[in-house]
Amino acid sequence: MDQVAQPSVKDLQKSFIYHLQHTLVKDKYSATKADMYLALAYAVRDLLATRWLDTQQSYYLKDAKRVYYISMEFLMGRTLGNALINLGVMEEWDMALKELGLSIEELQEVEWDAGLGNGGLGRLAACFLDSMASMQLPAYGYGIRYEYGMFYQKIVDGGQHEVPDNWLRYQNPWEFDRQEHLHPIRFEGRVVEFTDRDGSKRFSWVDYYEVMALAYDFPVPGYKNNTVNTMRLWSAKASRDFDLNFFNQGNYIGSVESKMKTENISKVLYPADHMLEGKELRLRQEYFLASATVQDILYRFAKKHDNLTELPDQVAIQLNDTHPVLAIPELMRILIDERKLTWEAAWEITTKTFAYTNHTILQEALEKWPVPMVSRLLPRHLLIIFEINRRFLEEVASRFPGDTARLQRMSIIDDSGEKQVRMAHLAIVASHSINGVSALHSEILKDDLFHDFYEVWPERFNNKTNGITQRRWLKHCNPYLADLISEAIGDKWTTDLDELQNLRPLAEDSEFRRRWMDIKRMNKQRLADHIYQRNCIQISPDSLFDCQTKRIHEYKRQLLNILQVVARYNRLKEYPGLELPPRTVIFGGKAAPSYSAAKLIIKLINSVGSVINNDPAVNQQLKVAFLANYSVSLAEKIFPAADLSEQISTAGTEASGTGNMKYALNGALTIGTLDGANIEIMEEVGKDNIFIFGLTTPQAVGLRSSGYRPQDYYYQLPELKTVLDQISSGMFSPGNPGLFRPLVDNLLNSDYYLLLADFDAYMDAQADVDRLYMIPDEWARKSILNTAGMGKFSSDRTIGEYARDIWGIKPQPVEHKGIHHW
Ligand code: 26V
Repeated sequence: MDQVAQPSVKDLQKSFIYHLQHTLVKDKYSATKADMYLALAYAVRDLLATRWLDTQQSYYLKDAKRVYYISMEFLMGRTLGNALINLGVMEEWDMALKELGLSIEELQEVEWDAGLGNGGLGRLAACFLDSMASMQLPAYGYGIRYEYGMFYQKIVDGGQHEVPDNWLRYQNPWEFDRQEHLHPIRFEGRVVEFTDRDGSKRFSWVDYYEVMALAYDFPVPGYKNNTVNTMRLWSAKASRDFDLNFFNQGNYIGSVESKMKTENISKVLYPADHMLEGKELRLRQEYFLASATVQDILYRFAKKHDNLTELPDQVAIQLNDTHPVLAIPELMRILIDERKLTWEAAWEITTKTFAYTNHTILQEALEKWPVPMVSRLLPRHLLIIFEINRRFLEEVASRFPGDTARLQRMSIIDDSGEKQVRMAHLAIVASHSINGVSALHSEILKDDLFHDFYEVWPERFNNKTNGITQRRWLKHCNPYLADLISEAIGDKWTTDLDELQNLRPLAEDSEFRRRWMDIKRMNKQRLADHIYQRNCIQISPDSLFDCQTKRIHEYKRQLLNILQVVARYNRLKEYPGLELPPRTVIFGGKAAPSYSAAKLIIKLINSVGSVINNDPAVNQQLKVAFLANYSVSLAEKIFPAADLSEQISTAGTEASGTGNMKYALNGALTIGTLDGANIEIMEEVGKDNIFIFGLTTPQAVGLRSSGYRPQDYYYQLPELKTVLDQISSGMFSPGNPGLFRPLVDNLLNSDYYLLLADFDAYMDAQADVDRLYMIPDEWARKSILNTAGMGKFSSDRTIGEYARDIWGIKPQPVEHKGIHHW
């Protein structure tokens, strides 16, 4: 690869001081730490700039097929550290700053996370961008530039408080507004039908109003390869017409008010990922993203092509769940109404272009929009959806004559109650590829959730097991372990994670095990310090760090974890001499603000924690810490310090999970159910190196359908009964004894997620964990074998499969020409 000479340490210092003085107009006396961070960011940005130009220029000149990853969420976290890693200049910058008396770690801590996502789906999108750039694929991420990202979580009296995440409050050196890339987005109005000159029936959308979508570009550097791709996020701006109209009416305040209202579209990320709340603003956001992106794609295509039937040869569009699915009727609308293609031609182009990824099978999270709302907001799109559905149902009817129940099940329009548009059905009908995100999940899609569709189009269904980027989730977040690994097996793992299997023989090497665990202990000490600062809880780095960090959801069963913690507490109280290794149980995660059960679970965790942590009889052997505001940057501190990774969702509910991969990559052992990607992790690391427990998916389904009776477990398991009685009688909420009763009542009377059925097996698996932790050498061996088995879970592997099987795109290496001449 053609590499332009890397700048020297002196060059870097010069650039840093230049930006401090000229971009920020500060000197070493007046500069704050934030100024220092910004000066560094601007200097690093300069290194990206020419590569970025070279990359975009080369894509344009080669006219290669591009992929567009459309997502309502990109959970990017911090940019600086990742850019330093991918540019391969971390060490040089470290030295350069040290000489100036500055710490590169401290400066990185200044950066505020870009938290434009809820959780797994948004972080997956971010890992994919890193992999696409690192694999030199001509790729773009398209999303919304929310002014407020995922809320900042504070814990007050043990409960969650949400604080707005004003992430753009300070200068953002990583974004570039592109005033020239402005697209009008239409809303409301009505449709008129007319006959055109050659006698065909046509439709025209009239009386709409317009909002402008303004592009902001963010660089996405590949790993040491000169590629810098673009993530383009849209921001809503009132159109100039809009201003004028109101001005002419002489209503100045009214005009400014309405302008603000239209600009609300990109104001805030919806923080609920468990349930569709059916808010009109959310639908507006989805169309805003879909329309702006489709217009942009067609604009770029038109620079080199005028025959729209070539679109699928030049463009692949991946829909990250159904959230951007309105891109489908939007492309159809433009092709038919504006470009005057026939329905058939437009449909062929559309279905060859789109592919859809499903990320959840939870009924409440499947998007459905009321027909009246779609009709008012997007009248033309509704007609197009109806026509897609009419033709589709005709096809189904001819394949399955007389099967009217099937037509009802498969229809894009659900008319069992208030009519609703089923977004997943629209996505399936209009895509050539439909994929799940783990082997199990993809089977569930075919066998269950989308079985009817699988019968019609089996060839469209495929699996793409998720992955994570090892650059952020090992090299960046765990530098000492990364260095130890590179010293032992070389550094090819940074771009070929399968290389990690070469660590396997080293698991038998006692000196290597010692170094491995020394690093783990150091990382644990660092996290312990962090926890002491934030939570005032003292924890020992020699205790077993048992971590469950993820969104708070009933199906993820944080509550099962806390039941186990209370049972452990009871055992320690009852048998003071009990030989158990000390444990620190760490939780992190946000609850959707509207999800009251999840919020109560947070409160319970903290309440149990304060009883246990303040009980001198046990608190040398057990501690509980809830870390506030789980985010990408906090996760980067937790994964390297974890001994045990809790992946305990009810079998058949977690589509894949990706935290499970990050923990194992950093040497944590997993305690988990046979759910999502846990199954594939078990296959890779071996059954002996993971703690699997509980019901399988068929067993869980069978138990529910044969009349599950949670109270049977309550009466049969005395330890479980004690724990539930303690929680429901107020032992952890003396001031408000009934506080947690709803959680227990729900378990005893419904327990949809089968916590009580899995409790005993979970306790047994935890006992296995304790036994193993008391044999440090064996634990270390298995820890190494876990990391060694993670090759499959690189997002590079995942993206390679998408590129080959779905997108049909190839790497396009970029030659870096250095400083640009005119
Ligand atoms: C769902 C919804 C529902 C409607 C309203 C807004 C909204 C926003 C986000 C979501 C996301 C739910 C899907 C999701 O995050 N799935 C997770 O995807 C991960 C990446 O594939 C996967 O590892 C997790 O298992 C899965 O829960």
